[in-house]
Amino acid sequence: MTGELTALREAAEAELRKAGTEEELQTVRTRYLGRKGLLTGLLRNIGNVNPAERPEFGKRCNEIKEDLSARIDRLLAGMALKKREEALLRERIDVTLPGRGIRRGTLHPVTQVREEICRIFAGLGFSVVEGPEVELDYYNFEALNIPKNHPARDMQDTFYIEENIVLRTHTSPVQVRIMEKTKPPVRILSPGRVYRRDSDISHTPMFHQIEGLLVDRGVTFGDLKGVLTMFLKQVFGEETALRFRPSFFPFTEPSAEVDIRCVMCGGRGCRVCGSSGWVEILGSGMVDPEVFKNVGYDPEEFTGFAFGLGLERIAMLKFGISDIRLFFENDMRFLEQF
Ligand code: 2U9
Repeated sequence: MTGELTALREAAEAELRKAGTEEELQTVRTRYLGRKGLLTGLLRNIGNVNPAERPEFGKRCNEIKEDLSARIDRLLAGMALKKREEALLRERIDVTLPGRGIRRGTLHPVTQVREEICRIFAGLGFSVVEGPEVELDYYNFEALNIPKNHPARDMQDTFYIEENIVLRTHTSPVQVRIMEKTKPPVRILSPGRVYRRDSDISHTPMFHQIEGLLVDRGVTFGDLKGVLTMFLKQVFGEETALRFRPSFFPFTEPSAEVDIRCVMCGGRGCRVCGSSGWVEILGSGMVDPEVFKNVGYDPEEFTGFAFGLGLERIAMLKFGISDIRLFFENDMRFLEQF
């Protein structure tokens, strides 16, 4: 019986030496130590052993059992450790590698100009207002003293949705809507998209405008000049020379267009200024009394000034861009430069 035990132990040891995987080790365990295992079977049949040898036999059996079990556990632990080490080596990351750069976007040049202008006027107490891009004929034209037969209403210039509904041709209707609802003093700035049937190197069917309106008691043309001078010097530089030229708009009287000394040639004359040395920057004027009457303001009590400008035009001059269409192509090579 003792010989049988020794043979069994040696057989188990030989199998363990051969076992190369966790699965093979578990098979050996089941074969010898499992419920129907060889060693378990011997112990179960201990009754067949000579009674005098039984205690010694039982002890040996248990020793072998514990020894085999401990050995299998050790081998399994060793394999698990090796597996983990291999995985760690495989997954090793080089923390000294430089990171991948994140491409940062920039604000569109038209947005940059809009934000700069809003910031300057916010400092003077102006607040930003917005309104519909699809507008009633009344707010876009009639209330602004542009009568039915005025050339500005021509089908050639305006996108008509229906007989009395248009795509707004300027942001002035926003200010009319605000004046209808609020009493003076008024200090508002209305940026937004506007639409005109026009398309060439300096015109697109949609472009961006910003208009300003200030109404109060005792507002004069001197206030208009002072505010617009301060504004343009902030945008184009303190040294920028300006000139106010008489002009005409149906909604302002008197009216003036403002030019700045050409930013390209410094006034010597070039393609941008058409060799005049000056470039037109905005239109402005004292709000026409007819407009005040239309919104229920008393023109004897209140006066005000208004101005309007095209944002693309300002961005073109500020950044030296020669074709307005570049703003709408969304070519990254263009946009990345601002
Ligand atoms: C109200 C009353 C008057 C806004 C004004 C201009 C002069 C002007 C143009 C500049 C270039 C339009 O984008 S552009 O083509 N604008 O010349 N705009 S005065 O006058 C107003 C506005 C609102 C109630």
